[in-house]
Amino acid sequence: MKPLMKYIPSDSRLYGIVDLGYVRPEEAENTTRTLLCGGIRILQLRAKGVESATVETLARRMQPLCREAGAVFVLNDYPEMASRIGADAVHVGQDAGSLASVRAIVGKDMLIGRSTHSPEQALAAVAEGADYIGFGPLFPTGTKPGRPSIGLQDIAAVQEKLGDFPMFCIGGINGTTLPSVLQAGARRVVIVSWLLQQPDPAAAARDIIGLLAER
Ligand code: 3NM
Repeated sequence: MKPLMKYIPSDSRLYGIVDLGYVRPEEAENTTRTLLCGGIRILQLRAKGVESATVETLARRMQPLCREAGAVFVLNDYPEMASRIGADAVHVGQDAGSLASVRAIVGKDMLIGRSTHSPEQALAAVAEGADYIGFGPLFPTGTKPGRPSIGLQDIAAVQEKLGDFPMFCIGGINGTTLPSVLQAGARRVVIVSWLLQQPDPAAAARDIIGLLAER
């Protein structure tokens, strides 16, 4: 049995999400395999508005696939469940309360990721003990409809302050917008809908990982 992932590997620059807004529950395992095959080494299950029993069933199937591939498995939103199933990481939003309260639930070994939507929130999450942050949405996105986009102008300054700390830019990133995101100083990205909707998501992931490695 391979060990729990206790850190975000420095070469994990593309973060994938099996988002049940785009993937049918019965396809979740296949999509997991596809994204892992494309080289993704940090992968989240995101299941907004789905019954928690279904989320747990899927998470229990995805976790060992990620473990076997040496990838970090992240469960979105459910710290108790993440703890119960032995996820590598839990991801929470700004509405989840303090990270200390999340840490109290998941224990000292689990990685915690936090969504942040401004430079202030990004720095606060790091100060509070997040193991990585999301930073966005950079562009308007149908995956989080109605959420105002924050643009590209703050990426470089925040990344500069954070040094090597894992900051994943997110929101509306695709093959067309990625060059501008990299130009703005991003080192790591999350891509959800674009990747899931590619005819060959594994090949698309490999291409993006290649572009990110050149930075
Ligand atoms: N969180 P896509 S933006 C899940 O800014 C999520 O916190 C965001 O999906 C944030 O790649 C976002 O399809 C959606 O735009 C990302």
